[in-house]
This record gives sequence, C-alpha cells and structure tokens, in this order.
Amino acid sequence: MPVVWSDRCLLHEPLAEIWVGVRTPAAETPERATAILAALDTRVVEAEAHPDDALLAVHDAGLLAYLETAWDDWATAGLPTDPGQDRVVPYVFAHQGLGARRPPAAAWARPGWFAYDTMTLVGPGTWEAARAAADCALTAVDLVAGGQDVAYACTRPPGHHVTRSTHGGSCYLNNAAIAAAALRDRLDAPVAVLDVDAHHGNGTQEIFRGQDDVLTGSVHVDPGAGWFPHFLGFADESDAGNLNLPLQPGSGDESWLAAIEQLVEWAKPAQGLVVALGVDAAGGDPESPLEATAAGFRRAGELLGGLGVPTVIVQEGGYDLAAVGLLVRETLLGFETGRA
Ligand code: SP5
Ligand code: ZN
Repeated sequence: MPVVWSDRCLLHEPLAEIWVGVRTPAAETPERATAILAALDTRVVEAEAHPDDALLAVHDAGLLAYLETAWDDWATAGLPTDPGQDRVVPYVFAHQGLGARRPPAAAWARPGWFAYDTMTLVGPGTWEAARAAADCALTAVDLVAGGQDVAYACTRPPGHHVTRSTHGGSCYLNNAAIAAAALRDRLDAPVAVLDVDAHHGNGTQEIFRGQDDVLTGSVHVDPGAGWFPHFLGFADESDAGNLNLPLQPGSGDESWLAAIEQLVEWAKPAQGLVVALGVDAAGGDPESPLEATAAGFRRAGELLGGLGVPTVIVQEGGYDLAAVGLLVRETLLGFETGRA
C-alpha cells in the first residue's frame, strides 16, 4: 500500500516533556518516523499541500492561529533567554473551575488557554511539522477517495489527543480526525475512526461527540489505572456514536484483539475507515503497560482489514525505537491479508 510522507514531519523537535514539573527527555522524537519508514519497503508518496478548510472542519480557528505563531511569539517575548526556556510551555491553565472567558494576550500565558498539559512543547519547527502531518493524512484521503483501497500516512507528530480547541499528549493537530472528516465528505457516507493506540483517543472522541456520521471507537489502557489522558476514556463515555474499551495494565494479545474485534463489528455501519494506528500497546513500549506482541499487531491488521471498506491508516504513538518499524510493518501486512 502507498506510504504518504513529508520530510517536514522531522522539523518538530520537542526535546523534552515536562512531567510532574521535571524536564525529562522527549519520547516523541523524529527518529520514530525514520525508524518506521526504514521498515517499510512500499512506494512512498510525497504529501501534497492542502488548504486550511480541512483543518477548520475539526479545529477552531483560534487553535490553528495560536499554533502557527506560538513559537515566534515566545521567542519575540525573549523567553528563551529570560528565564531561559527554549520551548513553549504553559505555566497557568484556563481550568474549567476558573471561569475564564478569553485567551490572554501575553506569550507566557497564552499556552495555558490552548494546551492542556506540560508534556507537549512547541519549538521552531513544530507548526510546519504538524501542518505537514495533516497534509500526509489528507493526501492519503485523496488516494483512497480516488479509488485506492487503503493508504498509510506516516504522520508525525501524532494527533489523536487534540480536541477541537485544545492540544496535548504530544499532539498538535488531530490528523485522524482531519482525515475522517475529509473521508466522510469525499465518500458522502458515514465513516469510523478506530483507535488502537495504547492511550484513549480523547481528542477524536470530543471532536465527533454526538455526531452519527463519524463513529469513534478506541481500545486503550484504563485511564482510571493511572494512565494518560487520565480524565477520559472510561467505558461509561460510550454512546451510539462512540465506543470506549479500556483494558487493564498488563493486558496482552487476547484481550486487546478481542476488543479490536468488537470495535470492528461495531463499526459495520461505516462505509469508510480511519485507523488511528499507535503501536505503543506493544510490550516493551516505555509509555504504556499493555503487552501486545508483533503477532498481535499482525492479527489486529487482519481484523481491521476485514471491515472491507476504503481505509486511511494514520500513525499515532509508539515509542520503542527498536520495535516501532516492525510493529507498523506487521500491522500493514496483516491489513492486506485481511483484505484478501
Ligand atoms: C500519541 C500518544 O501516544 N500520546 C501519549 C502521550 C502520553 N504521555 C504521557 C506521559 C506520562 C508520563 N510519562 C513518563 C515519562 C516521562 N518522560
Ligand atoms: Zn499513545
């Protein structure tokens, strides 16, 4: 299947994540994408630029405008030298209980209106990379709307934690949601987003909440067991258009694949599919306690391919550099088997 990619996806260099106030090395590095591409031997299609309309279908204009200038505003305010912070990071948040009514003007306060965690830093290349990742997803939609059965977008940075108006979880633009809205419009039919990343796809859930033209399903580690995104991803958030299947830490192939089978069965009304393909559910991933295997990912691909509808596969998380390439490759090979 075609692999859609842009070298601009490498321009985002977060360097760090601020976790419990401590600066720790970034898990979401450019090397992730390089490792995935190195493991795939199918034809690479260069991402084409798409207009902002496709982004505005799922995101507020305010979030896009913020992300586009956040780094420049931060640098212009002198923050990289005084106090010496080389990445955009919030220190105060527009918490729900605050009753805030408007975004602040100051470069050092604005991030707390648009970002909901301290893990998702913005640097000089972040906007260009995030925009390129969205173009990868949209180019994959073009291929599939043009008759290609399936296309894989090697999107980086990832996207499924981004809501309509806020970003976090190492994500800036919701590539899968952007693809789903575009695919729905191009097919003029209901579509589904099935999210197998180890973390709940909270952004995608929020964006399409209450809509029956984009179904959202996610299998992920139970947020109640202490895992990001903590506040969302519980089973009782499910409704007619949304299905959450949380798993206990330590879950392996058996329960993970049973959940994916259930998601696929549930998504049967959809005539198009977006797979939010994080590979961090694998045992050995430093960011998740799930224990899926490479064989499990191959079987997951088969199950998703078995839905039998035009499909865009969008890359999400996966942080074990030694494994991510193989895991993506296994999933894509499994998908092709599931189709046959
Ligand atoms: C796309 C995706 O997989 N995003 C998930 C981001 C989850 N990050 C939360 C990390 C929480 C604490 N991790 C401790 C490691 C500190 N470097
Ligand atoms: Zn994840």
